[in-house]
Parts: sequence; C-alpha cells; structure tokens
Amino acid sequence: MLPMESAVAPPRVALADVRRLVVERADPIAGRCRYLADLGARQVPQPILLARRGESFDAMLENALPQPTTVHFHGLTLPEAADGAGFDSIGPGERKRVRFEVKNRSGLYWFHPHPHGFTAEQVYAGLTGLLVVTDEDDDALDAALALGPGNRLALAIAEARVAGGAMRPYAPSVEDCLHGWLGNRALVNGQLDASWIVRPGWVRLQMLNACLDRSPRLGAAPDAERVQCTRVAGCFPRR
Ligand SMILES: [Cu+2]
Repeated sequence: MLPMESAVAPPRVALADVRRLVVERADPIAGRCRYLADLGARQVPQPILLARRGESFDAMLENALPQPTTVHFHGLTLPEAADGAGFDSIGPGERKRVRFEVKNRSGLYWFHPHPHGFTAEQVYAGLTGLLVVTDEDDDALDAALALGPGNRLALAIAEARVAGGAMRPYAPSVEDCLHGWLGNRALVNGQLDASWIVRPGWVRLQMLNACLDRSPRLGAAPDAERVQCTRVAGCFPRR
C-alpha cells in the first residue's frame, strides 16, 4: 500500500546563514544522530544546505557527540584546514571554526563525518548532510526543463537495519566486517518508506548514495507520478 502523502521535505537553509553546525545525538537508544544548523534566530535540524557558487561558509562546528568527529565537505575544493579529514578530528564537546568559499560548479555535494574508526558508525547513524550548489548552468537546466514546483528533489539514499519495528544501531558482526554492513530498508533523507508526489513534466533528481556498502539499483517508469523509495534495492517511480 503506497502512502498517500508526500514525505516531508527537509528544511532548506542557505549555507551562508549558518552560524553554528552542531553534530549531536538525536536518539540515544537507537544511536541516531543529526546535524543542527543554528542560524541565530532559529535552529534547523537536518537541513539541506543551499549555496550559490562563490558564496562563503563561516561557522563554528560543534561536536556534541561522545566520540570524536569531523565535518568533511565531500567533493568541495577547500583549504586543508576546512576539509574535515580524518586526521583533524573535533573531540567530544569541542568546537572548531571553519571558513571557506564555494568554488565548485553546481551539483549535489554532501558533508559527513570522517573521524578515524568512527566514520561508518556515524554516517549510518544519520550524519549525511546534503549541500546543493547552484550556478548559471544550473539555472539554465531548470529553465530548460520548465520544472514544476516540487519537481526537483535532493535525495540522500541510505539504508537501515530494521528489526522488530525499530532501527537497529550500528553493531557489525565479524561477518558484516567481511561482507559489508547492509540494511533491509531504504532510508531516504532520514525517512523510511519516503515518497514524493510530483507534477506532470520533468522531474529532476539529485541523488547521493549514502549506503555504507551498497550501490542501490534505481528504476524508472515512464509517466510516473510518484517517486517511491521503500526497498533497499533503490527508488522506484510508481504510477
Ligand atoms: Cu566523503
């Protein structure tokens, strides 16, 4: 049975408006984690960050986890001090100011933890942040497609191990370490069974494979009206 409502879209936040980016545990029992963007006037959990090419990020990164972490801006051309690589971690309770200019062309980028020994656990726990960079090429593509409202989606496709109705925390067995930590349910932008109702016309999807050890298979049907993501094999547009 398909859910009848569109999934709630993650809030969109301008990269340049972020004052603090806090990495925190949202659910201590299942170990789920999230990013919290502090904009000064309000705080936004798990935002999709938007940046125009040439804009700048100047914010304090705060680690509220009980483990070291980093915020690695994957794919961006950055000064090494802002890159969030594994050898430059932020300890529990510590903070670090990071500044950079977005020099890359338009596209979907992401930010995620990269601390040695904790990367897989923290990414699986939900620390997969999307960054959409736009420029004139991107504007031209949207205009050429004449996209309807809501027909452009940025999707972080991950997977979760769900058992007994609950998401299991990351706890790989020896077998998982050999064969990969695989889930049994698709988790898209942090939601199980997510679906989006789209309008007739072109739909533009920007997708991130945030699975730890799997390349999702994606399928498409002509004239689809809904983008449905339920199985770990991928996303299936449905009529
Ligand atoms: Cu990366």
